[in-house]
Amino acid sequence: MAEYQTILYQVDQGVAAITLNRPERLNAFIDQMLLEITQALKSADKDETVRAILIGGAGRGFCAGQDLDSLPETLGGHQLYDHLMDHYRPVIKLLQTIEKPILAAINGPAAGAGASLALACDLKIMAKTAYLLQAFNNIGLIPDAGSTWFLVRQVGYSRAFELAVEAERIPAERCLELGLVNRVVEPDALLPEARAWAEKLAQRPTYAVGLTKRAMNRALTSTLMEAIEYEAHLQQLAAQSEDFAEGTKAFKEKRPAVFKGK
Ligand code: T3D
Repeated sequence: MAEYQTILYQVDQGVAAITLNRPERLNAFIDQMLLEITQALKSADKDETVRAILIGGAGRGFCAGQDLDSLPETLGGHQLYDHLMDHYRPVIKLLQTIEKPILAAINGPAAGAGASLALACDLKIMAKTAYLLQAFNNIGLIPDAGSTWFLVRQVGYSRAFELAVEAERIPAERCLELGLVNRVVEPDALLPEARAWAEKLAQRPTYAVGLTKRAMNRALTSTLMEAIEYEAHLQQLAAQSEDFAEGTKAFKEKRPAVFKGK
């Protein structure tokens, strides 16, 4: 297994847990961390024993976005372009394209590109005391690392614009109301509940779960007729899986299905 310096990576019970691990900086991103997250996501994707991915932060923060101390003051527009394309885009692309469920456990502040990371996950569970912060406008930048795309789709244009330009803390309960996260729990319950949820997801028919993710992401940019056609195409594949055979057999035998993710 690869050695990581800025994250922790552990596979257990079908779950790959990636923990951002620069707690003294609220897990702000440096290049090495972005590269290590990319590497860990690729490992989790390739590893057939992994059937769910859980992303969290060490200490009191989830992730404070780009480490502002590591951005040279002279960094000009084009270098920022390259940095976003070379270091952030691959992470967000993997989160969207890995055909396994990805759960964010938001333990504390998720700011700037840290909020983008959380929003890019398929499912989000959040501590009552945590918040999202579209911090970008506060320092004269625009939402990046996918935040514009996720926000307009998840809460609609007008609310998305308000959240971005007001750039205030969005408390957990408000995140839940807006549909930005799925569940809000007491801080002490976050890790056990996130872990239990991820393990439950890892027992689901992973191949069908992955195809569902593919179909839903395609649906975000397709017409209804195109979506129906794409569903039909993917259903043909799902119906050839071992899990479909097990699911229908278990139904007839009136017992719970035991899926292998194949
Ligand atoms: O190409 C590119 O890379 C451009 C991409 C940009 C993407 C972005 O993410 S831009 C947005 C960057 N993030 C921010 O602007 C957020 C900055 N942080 C904050 O606003 C606050 O830290 C929080 C609201 C998130 C939390 O506040 P609080 O009071 O709970 O904690 P704190 O005291 O501010 O932070 C604790 C420590 O972490 C502190 O260090 P110290 O004083 O104890 O030595 C603070 O400086 C450090 N820290 C927090 N965020 C960052 C950071 N250090 C570097 N970079 C940070 N982003």
